[in-house]
Amino acid sequence: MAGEYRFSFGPWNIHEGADPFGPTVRSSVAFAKKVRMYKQMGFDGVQFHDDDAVPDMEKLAPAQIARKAAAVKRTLDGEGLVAEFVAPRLWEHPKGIDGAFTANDPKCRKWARTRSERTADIANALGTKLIVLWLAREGTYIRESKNAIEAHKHLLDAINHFLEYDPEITIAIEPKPNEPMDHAYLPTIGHALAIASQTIDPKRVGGLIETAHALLAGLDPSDEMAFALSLGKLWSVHLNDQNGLKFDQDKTFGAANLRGAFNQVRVLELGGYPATGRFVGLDVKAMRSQKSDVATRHLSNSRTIFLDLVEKVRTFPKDVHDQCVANRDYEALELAVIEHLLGK
Ligand code: 3MF
Ligand code: MG
Repeated sequence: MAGEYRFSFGPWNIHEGADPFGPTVRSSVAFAKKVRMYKQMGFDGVQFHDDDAVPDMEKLAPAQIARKAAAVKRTLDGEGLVAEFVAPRLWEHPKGIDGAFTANDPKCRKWARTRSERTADIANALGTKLIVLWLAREGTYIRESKNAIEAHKHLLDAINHFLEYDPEITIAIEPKPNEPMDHAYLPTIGHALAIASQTIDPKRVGGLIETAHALLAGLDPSDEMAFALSLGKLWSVHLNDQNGLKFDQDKTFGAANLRGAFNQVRVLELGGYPATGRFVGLDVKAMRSQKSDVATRHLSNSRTIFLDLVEKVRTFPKDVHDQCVANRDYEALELAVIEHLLGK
């Protein structure tokens, strides 16, 4: 069964534990060492920010960037890994301080386009056609600071620029409603796919759904995934968990709401996700209190919980399900689901 689903995560998921209230608590793990951990933990795909692959990219010429990315590709090949996607990290650079694609300053918007071109180059060198757009600072702290109508047009232009620059790349938009911004543009998969439909090549634009982001929008992650699956637009997921409406927690998958996790797995099963060849990505953070030698358990545990839930979905008695649905006895169905999850 493990063979049917392919798993991925990004190097940022093995991290030093800093939070807004305190410094790092674990020392950095070098990229070369992280890469060696993937296969051991049952992961085949690496998710990248552009500068995860080429950290000093802002100081390098395009040809140098491509060469450095090609070296990373060789490292991946050596480990039997593949790059799943590359995401432009627009939110750490000074020019991205007020959003990049939707910045009021045209110089910042221009920088974001050039950076996008380099992101596409890196994706090519790493051997993936998938770009992920998490639109971190594309939004506002206060509504009056931007013309939101213009901002959405800028976003459409930015996506079109990507599509024009590289006719082979595909783009998965990762919606999130807030954090770091008070409100972000494209807060849900509905928004993301609406704008996708208006691009110059809608078939090359889809979505990545993160559990926590859907929950922060007050939505059910499994229904968000179902919406995208029904349109053939679920191109990756960032599974994790979230304990209510607060900061983006990136908890271990299933750790806060096991039933919610069961339903996300169920919808991936119903949608035939493994056959699409797409990855099950985990965007999870270790607790700050976790000691270094066990600070990857959030990843391996999330994978284990996912696979346990695949088993739970597949072994849920179909006759019980069908009978409850036929009788419209959803109380009975609810009890059956809970008892199944409890192993009764
Ligand atoms: C933020 C996120 C990000 C994105 C990542 C790739 C740090 O809430 O989820 O993870 O997933 O930047 O796009
Ligand atoms: Mg994410």
